[in-house]
Amino acid sequence: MRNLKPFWLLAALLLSGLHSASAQNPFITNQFTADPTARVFGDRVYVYPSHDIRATPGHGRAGWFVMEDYHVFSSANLTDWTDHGVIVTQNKVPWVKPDSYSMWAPDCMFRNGKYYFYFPTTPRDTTISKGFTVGVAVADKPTGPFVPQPLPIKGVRGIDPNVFIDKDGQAYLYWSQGNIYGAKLKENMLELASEPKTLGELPTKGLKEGPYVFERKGIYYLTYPHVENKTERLEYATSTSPLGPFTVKGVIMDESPTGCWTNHHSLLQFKNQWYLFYHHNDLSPKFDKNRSVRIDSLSFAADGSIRKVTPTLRGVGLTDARQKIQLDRYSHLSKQGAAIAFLDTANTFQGWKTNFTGGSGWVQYNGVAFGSKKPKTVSLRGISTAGAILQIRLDNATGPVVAEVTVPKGSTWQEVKAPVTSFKPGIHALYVAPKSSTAAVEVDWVRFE
Ligand code: FUB
Repeated sequence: MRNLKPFWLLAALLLSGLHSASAQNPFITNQFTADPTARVFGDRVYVYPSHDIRATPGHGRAGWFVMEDYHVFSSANLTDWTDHGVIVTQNKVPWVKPDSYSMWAPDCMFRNGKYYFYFPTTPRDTTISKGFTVGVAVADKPTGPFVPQPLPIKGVRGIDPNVFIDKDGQAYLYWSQGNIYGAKLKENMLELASEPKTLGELPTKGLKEGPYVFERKGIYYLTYPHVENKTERLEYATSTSPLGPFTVKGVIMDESPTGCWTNHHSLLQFKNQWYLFYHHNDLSPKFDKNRSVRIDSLSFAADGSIRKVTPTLRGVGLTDARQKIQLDRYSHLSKQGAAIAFLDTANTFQGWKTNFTGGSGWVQYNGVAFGSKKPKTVSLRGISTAGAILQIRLDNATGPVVAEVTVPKGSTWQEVKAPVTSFKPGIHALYVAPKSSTAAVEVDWVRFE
């Protein structure tokens, strides 16, 4: 009987639609995700993103955002993520225009034992709103089941709802529609308690959307994507009260280096560290309406200003040495002799590989947790038409060689093993390079056993 337990556990996970994704950026790789709102509920972080899908004939508009439903993801360590499946879907919300595929950026908030999920979409009844409005679905748990309210929130026209509860218990709803608006919410979290106020001190030129408000040390931060130049960058303004007046302060993240026109974010403190959740189009470099969510660390200067965040592939958290280490989500890569490419350009969800092309290429991946016990072997998935030996060092180019792995000559991917010859316990970077600078070899992942 004891052997049956893993089978039943696996069967239960499959039946309930749970899937794991792992860390690095992007941190969800089993589907497209965008507009991540991250919340701490209990001892886990929950991420409520939008869910981009590809348009197919009769389903959504080609060349535009196509969004049918929402999933929620959670993690206890920001490294291992669980997909809890669909929580709200367009055609099960009574007031939503059927097949509108416009379930845009959401938020979720906890109050008085209930979880309130806010989502913008288009109503079937155009007397409610000719464009977007905001609905609420309510649950007893952060993963649902969420029950949609029969009608959207009265008096709200626009997208990108965001909820903030102040220290005095007053809740506020923010949203965007050209400008950014804010209003008080009633205690029931389902109705406005004040007239919408235009938060008018923000830039007037260039689109603004995606408000995310939080308070830290008495400063109220209104953060928002804004097109100052060509595409959206993340900016912020501050105030001494939740509805302003706000003073524009600066940029949190520059325009996307991958050319993704939108960015959309949330900020979160978890276990004494602040993080920025945002999106790029990593899994869809040629079409920026199929996006992927990312996390990077964020910090504040002593005066409360937000230090600009540089997007990374490595992301946050430690990687267990005994899991597959995706070197292509590197911390540092040599300027020549190494490059990153998709494993399969026809199916980008397969992820990436590191190509050593000869000429002293190397890759460094920080934050690998080895623990105290020396692993016996290292496994590596690689391919090399001429054959190659890869050296794996700890820390950097002059660190100890822990293994030399031979990838035999061949035209197919091979999983090869080599003994671990030296070891240092604790957390280290991995530094990987071909032993001979002329060798060409591709690496999918490395794992210690
Ligand atoms: O995801 C659709 C829209 O793109 C969001 O509502 C905006 O914030 C932008 O990210």
